[in-house]
Amino acid sequence: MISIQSYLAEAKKHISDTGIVVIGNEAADLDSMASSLAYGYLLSLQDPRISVLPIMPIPRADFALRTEAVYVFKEACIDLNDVVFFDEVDFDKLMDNAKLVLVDHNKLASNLEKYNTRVVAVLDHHKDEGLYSAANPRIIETIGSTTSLVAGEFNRFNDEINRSLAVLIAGTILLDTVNLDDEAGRVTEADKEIAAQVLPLCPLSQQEFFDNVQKEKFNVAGLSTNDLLRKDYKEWQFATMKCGIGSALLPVSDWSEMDKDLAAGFAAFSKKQDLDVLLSMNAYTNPGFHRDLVLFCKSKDAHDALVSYLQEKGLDLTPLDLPVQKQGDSGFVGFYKQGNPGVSRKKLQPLLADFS
Ligand SMILES: [Mn+2]
Repeated sequence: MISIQSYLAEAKKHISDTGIVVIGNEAADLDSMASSLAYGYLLSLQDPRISVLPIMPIPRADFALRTEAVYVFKEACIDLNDVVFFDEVDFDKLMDNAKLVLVDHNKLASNLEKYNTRVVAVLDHHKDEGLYSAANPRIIETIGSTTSLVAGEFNRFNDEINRSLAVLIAGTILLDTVNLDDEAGRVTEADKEIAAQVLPLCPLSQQEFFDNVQKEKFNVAGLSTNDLLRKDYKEWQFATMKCGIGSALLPVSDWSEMDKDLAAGFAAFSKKQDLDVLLSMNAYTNPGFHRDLVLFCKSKDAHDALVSYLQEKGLDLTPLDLPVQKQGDSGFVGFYKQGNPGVSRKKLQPLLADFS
């Protein structure tokens, strides 16, 4: 059987013949990237006549920001030269002939929506948006990690999960389920079954592997405010506002020490993306799980209106007392402790859609 490494090298070599593109969500987290590599590999094993190309939906330069992915890819012996990034292909030209497979999302990002009719398969664990009803397979299940669904497909077709693939899948499941911890509320029995299958193939113990991935995920040394915002970023055009939400993994108080002018950093990012609203959801353990929230709007009135709405929706926001400027030329930024840590970005997005 061809290895995942040789598969990726071949897929890149035959890029102009690509018949299927596999793509993860725009935040390009480890789950999205690992799932697209693994599922692309499976599709090519199933029909070697079709050239299947996984594309990472970020510029190559942004990969280095996803430190946990850098680490897991290295452990899995994935050669980054064989991985294709969005800024390295003429996507529109590829789409002249290629079909699309979505992993780790079930609605194309707004810049790719014109290819809605090309989607032929979906594997995901987000809220089902009810699209692509003819996709086959169309597997959208509440599960800890999309890589568990991909591994399930390897099992369903009796395709072997070899060592590199096992490392890719195990590292992602451990990260997505917080080391298979029931208390974190993410892991399912299906994730646990796949983990039990792939972990024995990994060179590290479960605890050691999890500790390493987790440490890399929270490694923000040397990152600028712009980097922290774009590291894990999603954007939506709602009815009356364009909204971007970053996910940064440090307390806002630490961030304000790294950058004395956070307001300017948020204003610049918001301007660059042409946003009405920019949020950062900061999740961290200390040692319990906590969330902070940063909210930048074009005016103080807009900011105050959105804060009142979020309070009605139960986020339980308390202003943080930070020695940072809040009002700039182009907007107003507020810094909050989010008393209700259960509201994640997945849950906040539909609330914002209703607000706009
Ligand atoms: Mn995911």
